[in-house]
Amino acid sequence: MQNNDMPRQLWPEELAARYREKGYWQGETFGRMLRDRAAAHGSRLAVVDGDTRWTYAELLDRAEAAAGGLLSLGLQPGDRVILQLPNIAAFFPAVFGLFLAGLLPVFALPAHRQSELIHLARKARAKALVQADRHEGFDYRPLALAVQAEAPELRHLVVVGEPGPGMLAFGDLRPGPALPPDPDPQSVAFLQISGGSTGLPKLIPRTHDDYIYSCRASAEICGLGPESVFLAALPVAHNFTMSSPGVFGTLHAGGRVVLCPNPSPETAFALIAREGVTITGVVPPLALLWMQAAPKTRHDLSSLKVLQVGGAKFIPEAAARVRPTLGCTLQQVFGMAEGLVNYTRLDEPEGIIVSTQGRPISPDDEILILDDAGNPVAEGEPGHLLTRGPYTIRAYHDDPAANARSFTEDGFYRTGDIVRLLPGGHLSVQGRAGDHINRAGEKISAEEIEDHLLAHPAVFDAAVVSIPDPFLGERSCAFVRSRGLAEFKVPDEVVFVTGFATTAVGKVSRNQLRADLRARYLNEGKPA
Ligand code: AMP
Ligand code: DBH
Repeated sequence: MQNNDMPRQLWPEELAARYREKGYWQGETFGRMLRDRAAAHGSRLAVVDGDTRWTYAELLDRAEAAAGGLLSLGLQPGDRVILQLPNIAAFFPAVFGLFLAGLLPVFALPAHRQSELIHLARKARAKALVQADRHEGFDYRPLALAVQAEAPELRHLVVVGEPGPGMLAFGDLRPGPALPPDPDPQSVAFLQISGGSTGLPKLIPRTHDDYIYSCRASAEICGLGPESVFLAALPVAHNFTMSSPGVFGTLHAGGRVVLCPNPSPETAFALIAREGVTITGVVPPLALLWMQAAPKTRHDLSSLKVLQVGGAKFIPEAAARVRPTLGCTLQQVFGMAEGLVNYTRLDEPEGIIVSTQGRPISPDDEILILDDAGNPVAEGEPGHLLTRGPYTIRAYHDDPAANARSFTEDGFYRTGDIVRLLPGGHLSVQGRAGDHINRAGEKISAEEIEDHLLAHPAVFDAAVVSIPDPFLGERSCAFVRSRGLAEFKVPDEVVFVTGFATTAVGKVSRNQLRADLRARYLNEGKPA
């Protein structure tokens, strides 16, 4: 490869040999996977997004065109490209285009903004950013420019839809050089991101071999086949929706992916009925909303066979209501972008399904449960979960400090989760060890938010902690020590803006701010 800063993920040779021998790593790549599916079921539907319906053959055509177009920009195999797309059809030609071009996607979530994207761009040394023009009321184009201003290596801004100044339309990319040969299946296919248990998201290099194994085995556990219809209700770029078995597992099985623009019961239920969705995955708060809405819905949900719930702890009382209210099997999923994924199996007794977070995918997923001193806990006692296996990373990308903290010398990943191992091999998640808030499955690093608060001149010190929330699971709460300003001087109102009106010499125009505020009061009779 051209780049000497290429992300790598290496297992000791004896383990790698074992994973190949046992058939976990089959030497498949993402590019080959799509080509093989297009050859085997070219005329079957692969992706549905509203009125857009692409077969496997069409998807491959579009992905090959995107691959050529991306290379024609001068990008070289091995270069990183941040992909920040919502649940729209173009995600698939974009991601498979990157794979076919030998470029490495860095997956950002639609909710990420400047601080996360600048960090990802710099850390991955990304050369391009692919985004939507707008989605759910947010315009991504000013964000792209703001990120580019802070990440000098980010040369190309590619937009699905209407490009802004200095940007290219994804649809206008023109065929370029011939595509490179299929990459080494043990090379890194992309950089996934962690929820960020300390500071900003960490980059997680996943190889073709290891990730395809997790998708393929997950699809088997979930009984996916060409007749399966998976609804991507959560963001497709999230590791859960991507791989457990998610959109890649579904495509690997030759099934159909239906994209849900937002996970509200109204939108999701209508799609389940219209497309005959058989399986989908949500976080616990959404499962609660769906169960609340299901008895009153006019949509026929009878096609839905499996509801996966994961990303955060699903309490047994709620879990027990899934089958009675939605008429389908619950599957609890406890996973992490770093690797290890646990599932309750579809045919396990209801008691196991509602009260545990499942068991690992692979017979070669090694699990340790240790006390604070690093010794194994007594059977069934809670302890720190550590793991190692054929699809769990051995290192983050370019982060020696995090690597020293997160991995033992013999390559076990410290998950940061406190779990109990039950007699049948199932895990029960007790909580997190670190300063980490799990807000409806979105992980928030206390440290990251504290740093933002501390950047404010009026803040002397800050501590962010979780508080229990009946709906979100956990909510974040900031304790802030101010700089000792008299109470009466604290602003009565705070208005968040993206920029200030300025005077002719470029000073902040207080006159204009006052006028804006007056206009708002007059129009609405209340503060904005
Ligand atoms: P991330 O690092 O963003 O990939 O988030 C992975 C973390 O999410 C895990 O280490 C757990 O803390 C949490 N998590 C995922 N699934 C579950 C679940 N089913 N129950 C409890 N916690 C979960
Ligand atoms: O929360 C997660 O990161 C997660 C949950 C379920 C995950 O990465 C996964 C399944 O693969």
